[in-house]
Amino acid sequence: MSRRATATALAAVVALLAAGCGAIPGSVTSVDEPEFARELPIPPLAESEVVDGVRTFHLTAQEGTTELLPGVETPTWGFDGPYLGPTLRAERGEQVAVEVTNDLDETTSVHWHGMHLPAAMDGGPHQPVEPGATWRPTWTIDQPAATLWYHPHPHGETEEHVYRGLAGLFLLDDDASRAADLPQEYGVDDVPVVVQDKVIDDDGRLVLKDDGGEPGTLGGTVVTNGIAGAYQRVTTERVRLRLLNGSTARTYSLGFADRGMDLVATDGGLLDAPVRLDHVRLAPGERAEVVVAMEPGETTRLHSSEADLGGVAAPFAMGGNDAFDVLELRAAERLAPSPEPSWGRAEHAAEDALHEGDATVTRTFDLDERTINGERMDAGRIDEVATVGSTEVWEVRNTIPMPHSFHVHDVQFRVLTVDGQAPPPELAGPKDTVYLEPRRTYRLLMRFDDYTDDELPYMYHCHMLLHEDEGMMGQLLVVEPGSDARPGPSEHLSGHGAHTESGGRVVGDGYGPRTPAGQRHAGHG
Ligand SMILES: [Cu+2]
Repeated sequence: MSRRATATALAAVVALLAAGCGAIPGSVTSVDEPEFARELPIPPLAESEVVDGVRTFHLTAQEGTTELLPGVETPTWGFDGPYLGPTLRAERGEQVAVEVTNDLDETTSVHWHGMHLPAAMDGGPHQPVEPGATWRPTWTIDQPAATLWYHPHPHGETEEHVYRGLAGLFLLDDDASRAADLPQEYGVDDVPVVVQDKVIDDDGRLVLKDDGGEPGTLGGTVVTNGIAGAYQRVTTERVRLRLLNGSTARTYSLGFADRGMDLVATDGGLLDAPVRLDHVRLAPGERAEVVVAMEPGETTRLHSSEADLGGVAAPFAMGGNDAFDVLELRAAERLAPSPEPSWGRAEHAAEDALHEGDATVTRTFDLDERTINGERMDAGRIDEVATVGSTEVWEVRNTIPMPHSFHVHDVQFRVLTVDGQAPPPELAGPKDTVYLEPRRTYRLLMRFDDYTDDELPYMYHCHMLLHEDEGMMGQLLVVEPGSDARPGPSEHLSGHGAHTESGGRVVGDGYGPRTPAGQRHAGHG
């Protein structure tokens, strides 16, 4: 039985309150306020070579140490370095390959989050990369320009592998994004911002909490691109921030206290037009691209305000009362001009468009504490079978007063309605992950183009990684019309990974105790 298989949502909240120091709303979780004294590290653009028409990247998962906090060496994992990984970048229409080498002592995997690609290339639990092994997925980029990302997705270990530092961005470009009036100089006015929270103990080690608290580990140290207290120099009138919530459990509400910002893209690409917002809520796995304007010589801070988590039972225990600065922006005395954000229609826009009238299938997904439609993930069971080319509506409902974040592999979907109402602007663009407010129904429109496999599934799951690891995941086959593949046990899959119910999470040497005792910068103040 998994660690909290039998706990009810309410019991988990009560346990957390009992473990916390005084059940005063606002004090159950807290975030440290660092000095913003180190320059934001920009993940390098990954080198690649084009061989026989295939743009080939190389990533090596490895151990290292990182000063997440200044002067404190923390054992971490990264790709091609000690923490996070380089930014991969490719153009629509290009064929790409990534040689993924695992120099760790544990089996991992690399999933291309948000990417439309064959199931065998997806990098989920059915594509483990053993220690010392190299895995080489290849596919053709065939979707709009977007800020995607990559991260491990090994069976039952995703939370820990991502938390240790394995993640990176995968940027896609197309004709519309190249021609757009948007800041586009990577690392200068087009800045990746990976936001994560950590618990770091007195010995500088990362701690994954195991105190029964929902929705997982909420850390008191917030890092951007791997350091706490970062600032970015701004040399242009506008700067584009590509925001990724790379946390395992925390939902942020990102914006600026002293100005609005233009939301220009969501998970899967550009909106129809910019939308002026004060803040954007990002659950684990979600991305947003925003453009913010600055005056010469001024300083401002990207801030996470109290996140509206919807009707969760105890928002103060879920990070919903936490407010803190994330990243400082320092404008130079002279700023180069930036255009007003605008862009045209992409060449492929018509073929990419989703039409509700084309939907021929409606599926219903009820998310409970750790189950989807009453089931936990079983790597040997197929839950859903879709026909290639079909347009579907997925009606997804979070049935309990706890946060969940729903992610579907292979597709970008459109949020048709939230409880029957039109979605807010931050949910109106292409999405692959969506925060589920409790007891609301999200109708998602998607189409399964191009790729079929009668044996290997895509995954759909909660992107709160503790929930995912504890089985909040299902398996979807996309098949040719007339295939005899059906939901149910699959002999083809039975050898892939262990059943979640029996799989605990390995804690590696030097990783630190999974206990809240003796924490510095702990979420529990
Ligand atoms: Cu969840």
